[in-house]
Parts: sequence; structure tokens; C-alpha cells
Amino acid sequence: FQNYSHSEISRDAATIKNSVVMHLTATFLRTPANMDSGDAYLASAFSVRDRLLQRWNMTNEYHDRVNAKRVYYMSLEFLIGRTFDNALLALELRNEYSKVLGDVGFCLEDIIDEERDAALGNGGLGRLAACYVDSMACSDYPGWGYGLRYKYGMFQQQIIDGYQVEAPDCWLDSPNPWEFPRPDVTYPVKFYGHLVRVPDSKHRFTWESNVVYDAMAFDVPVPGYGTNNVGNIRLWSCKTNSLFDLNKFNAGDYAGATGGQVAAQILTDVLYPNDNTNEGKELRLRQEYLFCSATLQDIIARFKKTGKPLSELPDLAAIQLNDTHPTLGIPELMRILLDDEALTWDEAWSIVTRTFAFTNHTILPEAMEKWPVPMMDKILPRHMGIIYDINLYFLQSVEEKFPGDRDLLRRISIIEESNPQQVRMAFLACVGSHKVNGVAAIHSDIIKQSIFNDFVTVQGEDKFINKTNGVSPRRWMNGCNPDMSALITEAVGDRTWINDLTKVKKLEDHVADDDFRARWSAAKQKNKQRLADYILSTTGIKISADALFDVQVQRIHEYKRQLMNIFSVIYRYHCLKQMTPAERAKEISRVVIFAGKAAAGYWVAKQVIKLINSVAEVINADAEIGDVLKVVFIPDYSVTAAEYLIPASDISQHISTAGTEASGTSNMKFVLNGGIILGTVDGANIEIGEEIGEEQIFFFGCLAHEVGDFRHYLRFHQPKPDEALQTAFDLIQNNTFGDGAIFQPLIDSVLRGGDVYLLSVDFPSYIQAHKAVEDAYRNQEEWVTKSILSVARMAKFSSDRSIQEYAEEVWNIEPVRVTN
Ligand code: 26Q
Repeated sequence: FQNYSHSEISRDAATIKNSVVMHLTATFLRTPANMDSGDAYLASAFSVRDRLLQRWNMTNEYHDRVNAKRVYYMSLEFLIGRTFDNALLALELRNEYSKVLGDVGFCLEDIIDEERDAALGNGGLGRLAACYVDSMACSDYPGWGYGLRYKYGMFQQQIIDGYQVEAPDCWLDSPNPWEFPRPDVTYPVKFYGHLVRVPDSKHRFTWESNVVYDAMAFDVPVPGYGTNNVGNIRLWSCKTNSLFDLNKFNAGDYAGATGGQVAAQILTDVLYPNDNTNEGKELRLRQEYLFCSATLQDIIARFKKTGKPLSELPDLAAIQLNDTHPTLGIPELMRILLDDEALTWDEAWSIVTRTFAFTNHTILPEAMEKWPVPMMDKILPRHMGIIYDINLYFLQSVEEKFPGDRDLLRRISIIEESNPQQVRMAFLACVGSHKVNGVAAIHSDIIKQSIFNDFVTVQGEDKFINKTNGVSPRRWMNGCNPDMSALITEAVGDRTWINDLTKVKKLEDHVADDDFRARWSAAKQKNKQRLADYILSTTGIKISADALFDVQVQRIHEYKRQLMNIFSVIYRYHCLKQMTPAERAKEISRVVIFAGKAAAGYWVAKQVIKLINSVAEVINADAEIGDVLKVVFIPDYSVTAAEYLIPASDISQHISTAGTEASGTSNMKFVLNGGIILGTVDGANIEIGEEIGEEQIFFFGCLAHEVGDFRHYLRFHQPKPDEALQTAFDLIQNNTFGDGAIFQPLIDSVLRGGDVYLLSVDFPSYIQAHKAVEDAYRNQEEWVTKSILSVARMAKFSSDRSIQEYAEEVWNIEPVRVTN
């Protein structure tokens, strides 16, 4: 047995081939003679996973053995994407598999393409969770992700007649090599019912209900690069407590007997496809509670194996709440400690507040999670009672510090006195946590001045900190951009930069090296050609890889202002049409690329998609314009699509109204791949500019502190579009892009809706910034310099740096190197 954990499976071609053939024949009942590329993927994936298993077991056994303090990253979303290629790179087996598959007539890239994304998230917040567990694994931190195993992930987007149409994401229809069902790790989760006070106790209740679901664990491995550590994401799947109702079955009602099973599965059936909006649906609340209850029961069960008293839980476990979505973990831990473990309120509360910390990701009012008290009281009566008590003790402490300030109590109360009353989840998360953080410097400042202003006064400034987001260099450089990565490896001297991004600084030594510069440009050019091929195959649109690639890819949301972008494209089209052919020939050819999903119920966002597609159709068909301007909407944006898009951009747009984008993380990915940002002074754009130097970034637009005044003015005054913006409106209204009437509501959102996102204010400087980009792009030598210097100075934006900061300042955990 000892030997087993020491031995690594041999890496030679014959061993790999044997294991692939073994899975092909024994796991999938196929033969090499009748194997297609789907079979080749599955057989290869299972053979890679065998190798991961060994390290995975070692990791968990070791952490148990040394009683390592663990961090639990609780998130309703993990936007993982594909795992196969990531695992091959982590195990340094990519070339070996490429050769073995090549020998039997397959190209590794095609095999990789057979894998479906695990799209268990909406966008930034979900992808951040995936990058963070990757960094924990790579930096040897004992950390687990906890999430939900949605049967249907983020919907698939089809574009029909220019409109978004949603289709279900049936990602589990084919076998998933990257999950391990754990039927032995199953917990009951209660809903509804009533409470009975335990006699002679103040805070102890029995919660009686016969609505009980089971949450069963599925574990997903997170291969660490350059370490033996394999991380874990534990995802819960819901089923009913008893497989079926025997009474009904015996009475002959077979359908009724399995009916409960069907209803139960719905709890983890589907990811809510909202990004930055709060859908106050009862099903969502039940989803959140199932998740929190199963997770907390699991954490407590693991802790109890150490034999230590519960008062020591904060010494062995840190729990990070990824936004307010898992906040019910706080009253759930209180419930377990009070009702099941019979601790006093003060003992329990001390444990809870030393264990939890909370990350806020937004200040958009429409995204703030609030639950009606009557709904919570019906579904989770025990938790509602605990929340009332948490609030009572909290308000008492506020009253003690600031006697007689009734308005402060009203403002700061966890219960909003609306009709019906609502539970403010951000306040509950804040009160129950020892640290609260924003995700970029400006965002962390804004939340201290806005939603948590009173809390800073009451609880002190030290509780509120900044943890600027980061992204994984494994996936977002080494994985998606092999040619550029090879150049970095050459500059650094070895591959250590992949786990220590501070080493990319070395690139600055090569910025004047002509040969290096030429190869840098060639790598970008190759990525652009790869994207051009991808666009041709997904949309049928032919673009030239010699054009400037101008990319905006993210969820479609008014605050992100894709509408402003397409208005500027319309204006550019108008200008080009005014020119003589000779003048046009001097212009820089440009491909404007959009991708992103709109929440299914977000009508305005869906109209923006339609407008982009209508504009694209007209411009792309205009022979006079040709390659000088092309517009592409790539359907079904995903992690995998991003891996094609991001390495291929010349400029990318991050143009949210100042103060609205908490951080953004794709901005970091684009610059880490040698792209240049055109953006507003918002979110992490600001810190990127500070790191790489203002010559390397194109800023425009009003500043966050100016937004309030502009909005106030525009509530009472008609906006005055400049000539350029007016031209875009005119072209739309002249039916240049089909029936203009269908887009009038979009124009009205500016002209009559108060222009909340300040398009009319920022448009002139936006057009100016585009001109500055073009001037800079004309000087290709300087452009390449900007590109190399940018990458060289981006070390801060590795998620390894973010995770190290969390570990030291929030979680109080240390790396644990797994050894035999
Ligand atoms: C809430 C209630 C009910 C249903 C859904 C939701 C919900 C789901 C997802 C609310 C918000 C989200 C996602 C938010 C999100 O992705 N925020 C982004 O987080 C990134 C990582 O910190 C930041 O970089 C982005 O700026 C921020 O918009």
C-alpha cells in the first residue's frame, strides 16, 4: 500500500496507449477498429483521470493526516469550462498523448474539441471561483470549492433571425469523466415544517418537517500544475429522501410513487441564468438552502473526525462566501451549533463570525439579494428565527454605541421595513463575517462609501478590505496561447513563470530584440488566423486576419454598454460611406467582434443583440465597404470560445459606465495575451493602467465621482447627443438596418429614459479614444512594444497573487506541500 502512493504510472507511450485501449474496450465496449473521435476523447480522458486519482487521494489523505486548516470556497457557480487539456498540461503529458493519438490517426486538437464545457456559472463570478480553486491547487493551499451540480448549465445561445434563442445545455447527456459520484456522502436537507422549543432552553429548537430532500456529493478534480496537489470541487445533486413512496406504489400508483423524485430533482436541475440581477424566485431560495445545508453538514462532519471541540472550528476551517448567494450558510451553521450541538448563542456566534468571510461583487441595486420575510418564514422557519435573533443582538450593539439614532437602526437593520419585509442578504453576510471585501480597489472604496457605509462607522474600517481579482495563468496564458507562452518561457529561461507570474518581468529585457519582436507578432497573427477560421466555421462570415481585431465579449448588460459600441460602429460605417474609394483604402481595416449572452428575461439586452446582428448583416454585405469594416456576433459565448477569442485580440473593450463594473476579469486576460485595452476608468482597468503604464492603455469617459451629477442632471434634462451619436440614431431610424421601429426603445433608453448609463455623456470621448487607438495601431513597431511591455508588467493579475492575499489576510492558512 505504501508503494502504491509512491509510484507514478509510467509515462512512456506504450503505457499510455495500453491505458487508452483498456478504457476504450473495457469502459466503453469499443474497439480500436470502430473508434471515432468521441470515443478517442472519452478513452483518453479516462486514462488521464486514472493518473489524477492517485494524486487526488494522496492530497486529501495528507491534509487529513496533518490536520491542515482548510478553506472552503462556497459558490453557487463554478464556470469550469473544459478539463482534459488542462489536466494534460498539469501532468505534463500533452506531447505524449498527442503522439499516441497521432499514431492511431487522430489529431489531439480534434480530440480536445470533443469535450463539452462544464458551464455551471453565468460569467465573471463563476469563472473567478474556478480560477481560485485552480490557484489554491497550484499554490498548495488546502482548499475546496463547494457548489451545485446543475443538470443544465448556462443555456446554449442560438441566433435565429438575429435574435437570441435559448436552448437547454444538456452537458451530462454523454459520460462525464471529470466527476466522481459519492453516494456515501449524502445529507438530508429539510424544508417547511414547524418548530418546537426544547424545554428550558433559550435558543434551542427542534425543527419538524416531513419535506426532506437528499443532497448527494459529486467530486470534480482540479489538477494542480507543477505540484502533486489535486484540488477538489464538491458539487451537490438533489434527490428525494426515499427513492419512492412505498405506500403509493403498493396502492398501485406507480407514477405518483416516483412523482416526489421528479419534483426533487428540479432543485438542482438548472442554473439561474441571471447575471447581476436578483431573481426573487422561491425555487432559487430552496436551491441556495440545499447548497448551504449540505455544505455545512459536510464541513462539520469532516471537522468532527479530528475529535476536537467545535470551539476550534475556526482554527481548522475558513469559509469564503462568493457573493450573498451562499449567505444562508451563516444561519445554517448557527442552527447546527445551537440545535444539534447544544452550544450557547454566544459560543455559536463566536464560532460563526470567526469562520465566515464575504466577498461582494456588485453595487448595482437590481443585483442586491433580498428575500421576502413571509417566504423565508414558510420555507425555512428555523432560519428566519435565527436571523431575527442575529438582527436583534446586532441592533442592540448598534444602539449601545450610538444611542437614540433611530434612523441608523432603520438603515442598518438586516430586515428592511418594506411591505412585505425583506431580508437584506448583504447585511446578513456582513454581520456574520469577520472580513468583507470588494474585488478591485475602486470597488472596495465604493462599497465602503455606499452600501456598507454605516457598517464602517459601526464595526470599524479594518473589517472592510480589498482583494483585487486575478486569473489563472495556466488556463488563460499557457493553455490558450501556446506560441506566446513558448516565447515567455524562452525569455524567462524556464517554465516557472506559469506558477510564479512575477517572472514575466523578464520580457522587458527582450523588448528591443528584433527577432523576439517578430516572433511575438507572429504568435498574435497565428492566433488571429485561428480565430478567423473559428468565425468562418461558426458564423460563415469570412474575415481577414490582417485587420485590426476589436473585441467586446461579456454578458450583455446595459451597464457594460455594448449599445454604445454598436452605435460607434454605425457611425464608423457612416463615415466610411462618405469617403471616396481612395480615402477608404487608407483606413485601417477593422473587424468588430461581439459575443455574449443576455439573461433570458432581459428584453433590452436581447434587443441589443438583435441590433448588433442587423447592423452586421448590412455592413458585411456592403461591397463598397469590403474588408475595411466587418461586424461579427459569435453565438454561444463560453469559456472555450473565450480561449479562442482572447489570444486573438488587438484591442478589447471594457467600457462600463464608471463605477458600475466591480472589477472585470477578462480585461486582465486580454492584456495577459498581448492585447491592448480600450476602456473606462472603472474596475480593474484602473489598476491595470497603474501596473503597465498609461501609454499602454486607452482610457476615456467620465470618472466614477462624476456619475452622480450627470445622472441627476439627465433626470431633468433631455440628453444632447453629439453629431456622431445623432448620426447613428438617424441611420437606425432611416431603416438602414431593417425596420428602425424595433430599435426605437434602445434609442429611447438614451433620449427618454434618463440615459442612466451615460452613453450621451461618454460618446464624444469614446470616439476620440477610437481615433487614438487607430493612430497608435498605424505604428506597428510601437504597438508591439506596448504589447510586450504590458504582458511583462501584468504579474499582479495572477489569481495566485489574489489567493495568497486571501490566505494571509482573511483565511489564515498556509501552503501544505503534499509529500509521501
Ligand atoms: C442573484 C439572485 C438570484 C439569481 C441570480 C443571482 C445572481 C447570479 C449571478 C447575481 C449575480 C451574478 C453574477 C455576478 C457577477 O458575475 N459579477 C461579476 O463578478 C466578477 C468577479 O468578481 C467581477 O469581475 C465583475 O465586475 C462582476 O460584474
